[in-house]
Amino acid sequence: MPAMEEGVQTSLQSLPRGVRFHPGYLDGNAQAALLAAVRSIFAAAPLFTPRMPKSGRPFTVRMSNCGPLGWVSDENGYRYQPLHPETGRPWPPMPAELLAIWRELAGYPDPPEACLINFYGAGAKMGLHQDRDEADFAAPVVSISLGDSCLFRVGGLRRGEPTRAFRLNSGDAVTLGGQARLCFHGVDRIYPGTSRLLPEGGRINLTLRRVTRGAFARAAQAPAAEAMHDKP
Ligand SMILES: O=C(O)CCC(=O)C(=O)O
Ligand SMILES: [Mn+2]
Repeated sequence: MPAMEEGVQTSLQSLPRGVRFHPGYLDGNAQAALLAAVRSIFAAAPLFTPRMPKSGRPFTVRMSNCGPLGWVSDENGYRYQPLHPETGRPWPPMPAELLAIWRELAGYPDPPEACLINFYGAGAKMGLHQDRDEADFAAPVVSISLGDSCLFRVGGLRRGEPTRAFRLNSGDAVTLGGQARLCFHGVDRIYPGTSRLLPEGGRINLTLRRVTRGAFARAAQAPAAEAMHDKP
């Protein structure tokens, strides 16, 4: 029988197809190395507070990005852009640690173009949503957690379908790919004081994303066009 904690299903047998959970993916040293890279990113591209489209209501998480593109949100909507919304400078390059994680977990030949970095203070959360601002859904979203644990929730392809929640700890990785690429997901809450990785407390989540359709997606989705080119 699955263990239950605050109504949280901790058996992972019933995760939706396409959701891959890698508990303890990064060991302590790898977490510290990735955190050092994240600190340099924050120094060059400071955390900003995104706002909801239309209403302008602030998110409870703060964000930064690295890579050629970064995800931002404000009154004008959700989008990817090459420049930090406050400094106007390009996002810092993606560190080698993140590229290595993508190569190992994504199973996708083209490199990631954006890494959204969320910082959750003790009271922050993220409502159920889909990651659908990308033009390439053939690539998975690869997520890494650092710092305090959280309660992560995943559901189906439609809002209102049943969801299940499980705890993500520092060093855990999750990929949403295949049938789960567009599944609803969110973060219900943080468990303050559950990790000593960040002396200031809180949780950092990094999500690696392919944004534009790379060569692989184009080839996979246009077999007819490819075949036509092959004709003499
Ligand atoms: O913090 C997490 O684990 C998930 C973050 C997320 O879903 C997002 O940034 O789109
Ligand atoms: Mn998401």
